[in-house]
Amino acid sequence: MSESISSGPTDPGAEIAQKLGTLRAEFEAKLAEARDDAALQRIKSDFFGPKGELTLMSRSVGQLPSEQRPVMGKAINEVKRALESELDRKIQDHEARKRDEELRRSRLDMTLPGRALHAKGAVHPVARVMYEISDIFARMGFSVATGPEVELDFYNFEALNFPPDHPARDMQDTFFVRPPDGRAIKDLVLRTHTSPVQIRAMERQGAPIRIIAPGRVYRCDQDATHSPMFHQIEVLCVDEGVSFAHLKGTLTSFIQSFFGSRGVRFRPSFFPFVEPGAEVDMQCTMCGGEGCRICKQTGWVEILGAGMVHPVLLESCGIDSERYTGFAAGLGLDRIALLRWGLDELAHLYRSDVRFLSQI
Ligand code: FA5
Repeated sequence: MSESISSGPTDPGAEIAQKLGTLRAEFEAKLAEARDDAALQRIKSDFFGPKGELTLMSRSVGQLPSEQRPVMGKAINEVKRALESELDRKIQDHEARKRDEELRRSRLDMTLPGRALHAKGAVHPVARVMYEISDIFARMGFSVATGPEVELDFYNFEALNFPPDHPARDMQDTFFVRPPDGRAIKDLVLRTHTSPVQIRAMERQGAPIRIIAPGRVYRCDQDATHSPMFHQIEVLCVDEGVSFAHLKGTLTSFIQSFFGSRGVRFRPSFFPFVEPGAEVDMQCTMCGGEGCRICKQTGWVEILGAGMVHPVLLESCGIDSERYTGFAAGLGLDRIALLRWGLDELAHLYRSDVRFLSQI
């Protein structure tokens, strides 16, 4: 640039070239001193604004002899561009410094984890037990079947070999369903167990069959280990050659998968829809078998009923009882949850108290 513009002191081009050098030095000095927004803005308008030095100088190119105009115009533009980008860099550095300063002053620690606005929900303990148990049985080849909670007396009792007025019905404190006009409909009940799904599934599918049926059931019953609404999982396996040994093996294997090694005992019991029937108890997890309120001082808590499917049921569902045999079981999920987490009463599970539920 200096070669093309140093053609003598009286030369107007040379004069501009000299002024350009001076302006540049002046610009550098002011930029080095600028410490705040106001100083930077002032430099911007002093040099590049409508009345800025470089703007005026650009305009003065028009008064130069025509042969000097292109050279001087180019020289001025180059200087202008170089100074503008220097100024932009300084403004950006200044902005970044201001942001850093602001962050330092606000004491905001960008590395801290964010604050959760809503508490996280979780699966209810009874549902969790239901999923885990379903999973264990699914691994043993059982699939899931369902049935209605408002059930016909026929499926809840009669088809399960409870004759009308049989004392075995008394064991299942039944809620009968009444329509709004108050008439008692004797044949509609809130199902008292998941066993009706056995009949519905066998009617639908016949044999062989291997299902579980999780769901809600209802009984007019309440204390530390009884609730008017609770959950069961029905287990049903019918095939050729199924024996009581399969029942014992399957249920023991389930209990050990779920609870680890705990005392388990099978006691003979009566259910009209199985023969022979059994009740299965687990060593009380609250007292380790010493005796407490939960196990009624016996050291054991009953968790399920089971037995070999009664041939009458198979036949009534169109299954040849000479060819097929089967076992069935009904597990109380709520009581299993109670034993799993050492709860002192079932009611904790239904109070929707997050302080309790969040501990599980
Ligand atoms: C029955 O309900 C039979 N249907 C089980 C069955 C199925 C037997 C298949 C044979 C073959 P039981 O009334 O014993 O049986 O109830 C089964 C389980 O449900 C009990 O072991 C207990 O864990 C649970 N249970 C019973 N009543 C309640 C209640 N009111 N609250 C909470 N859990 C209960």
